[in-house]
Order: sequence, then C-alpha cells, then structure tokens
Amino acid sequence: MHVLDGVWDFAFLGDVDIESVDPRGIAYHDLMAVPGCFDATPRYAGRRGLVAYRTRVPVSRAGALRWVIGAAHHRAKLFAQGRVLCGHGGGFTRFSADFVLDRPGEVELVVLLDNRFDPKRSPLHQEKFDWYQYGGLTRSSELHELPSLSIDRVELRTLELGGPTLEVSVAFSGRSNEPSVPFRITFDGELVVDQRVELQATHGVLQKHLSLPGAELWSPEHPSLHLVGVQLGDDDQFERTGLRVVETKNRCILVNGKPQRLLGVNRHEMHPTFGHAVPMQQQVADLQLVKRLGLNWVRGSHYPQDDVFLDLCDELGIFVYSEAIGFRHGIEDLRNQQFLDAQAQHLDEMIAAGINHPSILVWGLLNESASSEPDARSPYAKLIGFVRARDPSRPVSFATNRHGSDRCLDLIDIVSVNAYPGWYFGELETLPLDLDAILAQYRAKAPEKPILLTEVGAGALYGVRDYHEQRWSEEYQARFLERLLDVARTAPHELCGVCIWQLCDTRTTERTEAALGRPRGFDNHGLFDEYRRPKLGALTVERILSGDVPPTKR
Ligand code: ADA
Repeated sequence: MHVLDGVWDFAFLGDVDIESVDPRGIAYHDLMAVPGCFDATPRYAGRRGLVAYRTRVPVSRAGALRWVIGAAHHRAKLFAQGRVLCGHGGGFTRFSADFVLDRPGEVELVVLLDNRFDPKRSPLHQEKFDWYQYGGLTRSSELHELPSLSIDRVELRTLELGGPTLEVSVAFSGRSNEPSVPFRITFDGELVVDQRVELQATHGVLQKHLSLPGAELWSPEHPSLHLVGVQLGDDDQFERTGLRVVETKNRCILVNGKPQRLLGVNRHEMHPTFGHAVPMQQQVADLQLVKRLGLNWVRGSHYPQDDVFLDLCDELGIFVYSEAIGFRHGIEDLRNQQFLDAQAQHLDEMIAAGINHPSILVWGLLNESASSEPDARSPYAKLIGFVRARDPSRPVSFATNRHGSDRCLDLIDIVSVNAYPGWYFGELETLPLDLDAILAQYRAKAPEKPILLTEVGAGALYGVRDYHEQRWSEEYQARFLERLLDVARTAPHELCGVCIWQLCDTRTTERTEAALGRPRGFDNHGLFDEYRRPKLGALTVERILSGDVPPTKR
C-alpha cells in the first residue's frame, strides 16, 4: 500500500468547467499539502473555483490498483495516466476507484476539484449552510496493489452479548486461479476460522458468526477493543472494533442493556489554519478538551468526522452521533431525486467508514430539514429505510426544529431536538420553562421514544467581558451554561441527553445576510474560540461537571 500524503503539484484553474479540462494540458504552478484545504492557505484564502492536484507514485508491478481518497471537497474527477476514472460528489467521506496498470513504472494521479456552489451538479454542498465549506483533499489518500481476488470491506456487528457473538461480513471481488482459496479469521491474533472456500461469483459477501466466550465488552467506562483479521486468498484486512449492543427502550438509549445519560458537545471539524483538514494533533487535542470538560458524547455536526477522530473516540469511550451532510433542506430538495440519490450515496459511504466503530451510537441525517411538510414523509422514510437496511444495529434519527409540527417522528428511533431558548428567544430566567414547553410537544407525539436535545447554546465573543452580562459576553454564555446544566441534570424523565452548541467557534458562510448575524464571520457559540482558547463558559462547564458545584434545585 502506498500512502499518498505529502506535497502534491497544484494549479488554481478558476472559473473553468470541470468537464472541459484535459488533465494532460494543465500547467502546475504551485504546490499543496495533502491532506489540506487549499482555500485555508493564505494564497488561496476564500477562493472558489476549479483546481487540479497531481502526484506521481512508483509502482513495481503491473495489475489492478485501487486508489482510495479519504475525502474530496466538493466535487471531484479522478484521472490515472491521463484517463478518467470516476467523478464524485460530496466531501467528508471516503471513496475509491479501481484501474489497471499495463506495465510497472510511475503512475500519474490527478484530481480535478471544484469548491464552487452548484445546486444541480453538487447538491450536497449548498451556499446557505451555516459553516464555511472549504475545498481540498482533506483526508489521507492511498494506492493499493490488488491481488486478482480482493477483500473490498470487512464489516463487524455484535449480535448477542451472551457469548458474545460477532458477525463478520467480508465483501470480495475478483477471481482466483485456484478452484478454492483459504479463508481465515483471527480474533485478537487467535485463529478462529480456518477453511477453504470455492467462490463462483466475481462479487459477493462471506459471512461468519463468531462465538467469543470471555471476550471483553466495550463500554464508555471500559472501552475494550479487539482486532479482527481476515484473510481471503492472497489478500488480508484488519479491522478494530468493540463488542456492544445499542437499543432504544422506555425513553432510554441502552448500551449493553445499561441506560445512558449523555452530556456532550457539537463539533464542526474545522480550524482556521487547516480548514476541514484538521491534523492529528488537533484531533487529539479536541478530544482532550471534551474529556477535560467532563462530557461523554460528540455530535459530528453536520457531516461525518475523520476516521482518526472516530478511532480516538473508540479508545476514549466517547459516544458519537454520526450525522450525514445536511443543513435545513427545504421541500424542493426532498422532492429532487438527484439530491436524494446523492444523500443515499453519501449515507452509504458514511456507514461504510463508521460501521466498525463502537463509539458510533446513532446515525443522523438531514439536520433541521423540512420534516413538517406533508410531502417530506416519503423522502424521509426512504432515506431512513436505506440507513436501517445498511446497518440494522444502530438507532436512526434526524435533528428537528419543527416544534409541534414535525410529521416524521414516527419514522425514527430517537427524537433529536434543536432549540435555542435563552439565546434566540426567551431569557435566562425562563430557560427551564421554555425548554419544558418545547420538549412537552415532542413527548406528546412520541411518548416512548428517547429524546436528545441535540443543539442548545448561547454565543460569546472571546475576550468580551461585561458586568452587564449582555448577550455575546463571556459572562452571559457562562450563566446560560450554568442554567442549562441544571436542567440537563434534573430532568431525566424528559431527556436522555443534551449536546451543547458548540465545541469551538467556526468560520461560517461568506454570504452577506448570514454574515450580518455572525460577528467576525464566525458562529461564536463555541465554548472555545476557533484556536481552542477557553471562554468563561468552558471553564464553567469544567467546574460544574468536575463536581465543584452541585446542581441547584430548579
Ligand atoms: C442551527 C444549526 C447550527 C447552527 C445553529 C446556530 O441550529 O443546526 O448549524 O447554525 O443553528 O448557531 O444558530
């Protein structure tokens, strides 16, 4: 396997149509880091247009190759040796393209990338979204030399805790020259399946149920992880997972039968210097902050988070609400088949990348979209059905702000509510009552379902200190969080989780109307500013959750 991370040739082509470019004619005038966001670098800051990335890789044998791209924003077209391989829409997910190399030597790989908004050709990225949508190859990229029979993916699912039993599904493609091939599975290095299989088809899935007496379960308190190795013919793959079962029952989210109380934070994967290509050190640092504050879950708002981040959550026992890309989609989008197809492909890619991570508790989609419209039921049902069929082992949800009028709550397992009492409406004093009134409307419609408050928060400008405790001051946000934590910790009958909006300040859309309500062009609801400097609010959460201040009575 060749890891392609490094410095690639780069060209900013500007206002050019992606379909009109012949990769052989591009003059590369610059260099760019991969992973990286070109429009987070000083030279291209804020620029939108078509760009080209190129690298060359020495490959020592002819044959089939698989090029894996960690994420490409927003729309990509891939070429190898000057020939087009595929197109791809939507950032934040991994995809791949296979091709055949005729003779050993240097392979030239080119990506054309477009970060402009184009509702028709790029429906997953829309200008109205409330976060800055950077362009670039933002996650690691690899080139794999494939044997004639190859493992495409290995998916692991805990079926039962008594045992425990793990389902291993191995998707393969290609053909071996032998009539039968070895098929082996190891669990933490111990051989548990050792047989030969005859494969007639050129694509398929092999499935095994492993009974694993004595294997430790995964939980937030004891996040035990196990390594599963699969060998099929000459190919092998290793996947890490945890053994645990998630269910929803009696207004609770249960992990291994135990009800969970969730207190967490929303996270945009973003940094002013790196855009969406948050480096490993910052991924670790962000989770250090989550832990330090005493929080136990993260909602990946509003798109799938990096593999590195998910790995760390698995290791630290932090739950993840993994959300597909989406933001306030109106009924026009939901009626648009092209949008729905793009969503389904993106959901499939999110699930493929996340399925073996025990930390992922819920799949989410379509943040704050038109779920109150009569015509929304069918598209919601289709996308939710798609997620359930793809992974029956996790609850599905969508975050709604359609208080009292949502028509799709019966379609999901967990009700996720976004509400901003004490910020966009109401005062600090009325926060508990306002929140109760909102939640009561959901409880009436979904009496038995668990409810998460997936967004709630107040803004604060870093460094603005004010004895008047006005909105935008750090003091206001800190008072707000004190009240919120009181409510969160004293209303267990209504809420099984609260997720503060948001971990740190994030650059938002460049559109003027939006920018006027967003000082500095940032969403300033962060507990930390964009460089992760703590506001008074972060210190307040840390102080309260570390037990320094007991919750007051409501
Ligand atoms: C919404 C939205 C968030 C953010 C938030 C805010 O709830 O889901 O992405 O825009 O509002 O800051 O107002």
